[in-house]
This record gives sequence, structure tokens and C-alpha cells, in this order.
Amino acid sequence: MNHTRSEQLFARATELLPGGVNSPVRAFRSVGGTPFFAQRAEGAYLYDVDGNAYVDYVGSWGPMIAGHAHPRVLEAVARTMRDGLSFGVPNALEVDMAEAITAIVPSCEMVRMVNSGTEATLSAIRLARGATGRTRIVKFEGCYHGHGDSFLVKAGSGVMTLGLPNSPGVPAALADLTLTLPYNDFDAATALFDEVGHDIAALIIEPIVGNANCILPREGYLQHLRALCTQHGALLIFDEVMTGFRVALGGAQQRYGITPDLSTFGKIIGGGMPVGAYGGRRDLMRQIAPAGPIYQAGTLSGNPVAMAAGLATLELIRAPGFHDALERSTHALCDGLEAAARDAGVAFHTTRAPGMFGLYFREGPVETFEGAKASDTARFNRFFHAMLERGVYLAPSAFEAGFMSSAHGDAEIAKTLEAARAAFAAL
Ligand code: HOZ
Repeated sequence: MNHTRSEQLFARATELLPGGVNSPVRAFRSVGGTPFFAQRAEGAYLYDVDGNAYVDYVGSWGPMIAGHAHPRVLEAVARTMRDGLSFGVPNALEVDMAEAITAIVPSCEMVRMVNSGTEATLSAIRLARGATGRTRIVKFEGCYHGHGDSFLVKAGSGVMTLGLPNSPGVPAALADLTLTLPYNDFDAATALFDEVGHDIAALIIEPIVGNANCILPREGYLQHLRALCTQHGALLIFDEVMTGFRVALGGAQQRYGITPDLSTFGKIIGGGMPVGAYGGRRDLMRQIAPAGPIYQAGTLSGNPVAMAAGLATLELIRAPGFHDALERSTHALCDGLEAAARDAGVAFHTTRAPGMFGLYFREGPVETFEGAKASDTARFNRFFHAMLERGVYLAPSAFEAGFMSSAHGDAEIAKTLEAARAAFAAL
């Protein structure tokens, strides 16, 4: 494959943008090499500036669940933008979006739109602290909730990828208020709540971890956390920025039958535009300004064009059978990859939920962050490049989940498995 134009662009970008990028993981630091620059995208495919095509398993890190450049989404954006790009006063599409989210996710009786998942999570913990009068929060090792100060403690995603799970610039006084737990460890959670439960404002969790590869909750684990929070008067926050509207229409909370107090969203509800949201119980959400005293604001929040893209995407995924089909294609991909690895004698394991998956270069099962870290990342990096050269784009980090869309059909899966057979054989 020729990557000349991408290499030239990256050389220019490196002089102008820190690391040549506007978000770290896409810089290819952990897998090595030069990132490709996108020219356009359609369906399951990304096309780079050198004319190469890739079956895309990143999907803009989650939003593109209906495939890239879906005509219905583009049409909604085009129609809406003709009336103006931003008003700074309320618009009807914000109300439509709030109605859609509250209808799909019953735990969210009210929502507030923001501009990113990071904004959603940091607003949710401000609300939790304000509402409970407590200061400490609990997060999980390897979970990533955006780059807010309180969350860059033993975090996943880019910080894990770069080996910087605690970031300089976060005041120790603030980081000390963030307690961490090992994911899927029942006893550790019980012990922590027994010790300091009275002081915990909220426990925030990715119900399926998507920022430390992909780790599923053990049977009863999320129920256990729900019970602990209720018992100790702490709020349970589900960070569904990745899982929301993906692993089921109503997200992980629907799939596992849990009612969190607050939830955070992003990605799919923006249909590819920069959007986030947080929502939850009415008595909590009514404490947000101007209904209540807890302040949070945003000039572009509820942007009409972003709402139109998100609403069009939600309409597509509300089609009957959408998530069942996504689940079937995720299994077909993961089963096929495991079979290809077995044939090549490579220790390999996948984890999966509808529309998202994890790839591990080790035997399974993988149920903990320690287990995820035990994957052979050097082997993953070689596999990543072998796949890329064969026209398949996986997340450029062993610590990011992969994503599928409804545009990934039999042909794309067959192409991926053909590339994988060659890539495993070449390891
Ligand atoms: N938060 C994104 C993945 N979990 C990072 C994307 C990027 O750095 O490009």
C-alpha cells in the first residue's frame, strides 16, 4: 500500500499539533508507524488520502453504528443546516432529542445535552457531589470516562495506551478524592463501601469496559454495585458513552436490567457530530441550573445540526431487529477470528457484546483489567499492521474496544477473515 500523502500530512501535522493529532490514540504511538489520513468514509469503509480502502472497525470510536455517511443522516444534517448552524436560543430538535432519549432509556427521566462524553461525565459527578454533599467518587482501574481531572486516575484508553494512567497537571488534592477498584471484584467493592461508603458521592462505571480492550461484567456484578450504592446512599453512574444505544437499544442498563441513578452518553446520539448528554432521576436533574443551583452550561449544547444527525441515527437503530442483527454479525466476526487463530496455532481470545468486541493475544477467559494487560501487546501490534496492509482497520491500541456497524455485512466479514488468516499465519 502506498501511504505517501498520509506521511507528508503527518510530517506537517507533527509541527503544528501535539503528536500530530487532536486526540492521542489515533497517532499510532503504541502500534508504531504513521497514521493514515481520511479522505472520506462510506458504509463500513474508510478511504485514505492515498486512495486506500479499509474495512473500518473503529467507526469514529463508536458513533457510526449505522455505517459512515448514511444517506438518511446526511440528508437530516443538510436539511437542518440550511436553516442556520447555531442559534444560542432553544430549538425544537433539542426537545425531540430529550424525548427520544427518555423514551429509550427509562432511568433517564430528564437529560441535559452537552458537547462530548467528557463533558457529560464531569457534569454528572458535579451533580452527584452537589446532590449528596459528599466529595469522594469511585471509579474502576482501566475504565476511562474522558479526560476530566477526577477521572485521570488509573485510567484506560489513551492514557493506558501511552502508559500514563495518572496525568501530570491533575492536582493531588483532587486525585485523592477519586478512589479506584478492580473491575469485577465483588469483595473489593464491598470492603471499600464498608470503610468509606458514607463519604462516597458516586460510583461511576463503564458497565462493559471498552477502554481497556473489552471486558464484560461477571454475572451479578453490576447488581452487586447497585445494591452497595443504594445501601450507602451513593449514586450509581453508568457511563454509557460507548455502550449506550449499542449493546441494546436501551444500552447496557437494559441488557443487564440495572437502573442507575445517572447515565452519561455520547457518540451515537450525535451520529458523528460532537455530542454528549447526561440524564437520570428527575429529582437529581432538577438540581441542575437554571432549575437548581448546580451549575453547568454550554454555548453550543443542543446544537441543531448535531441533534438532527443524532435523531436520524436513533431512528435508524430503532428499526425492529437492528440490535439482533448487530449481535449476529459481531459473533460471526469474533467466531471467525478465533477459528483463524486456532488454525494458525496462535493463542487468541475475543470478548464481545452486540456491536463491540475485544481482541486478546492470550487464552481466555479475560474478566479483569489485570487479565487484559496480560495480552501479548507486541503480537497485537504486529497483527494490527498485518491487517492494515490487507485493508482492515482495527483500533490502533491493544486497550481499545473494536466497533461494528449495520453496514458490516457478510462481504466485509469475509474480507476481514481472509486478511486475518494471512495475518495470523505471518505472526
Ligand atoms: N477516547 C477515544 C477512544 N476511547 C480516543 C480516540 C483517539 O484518541 O483518537
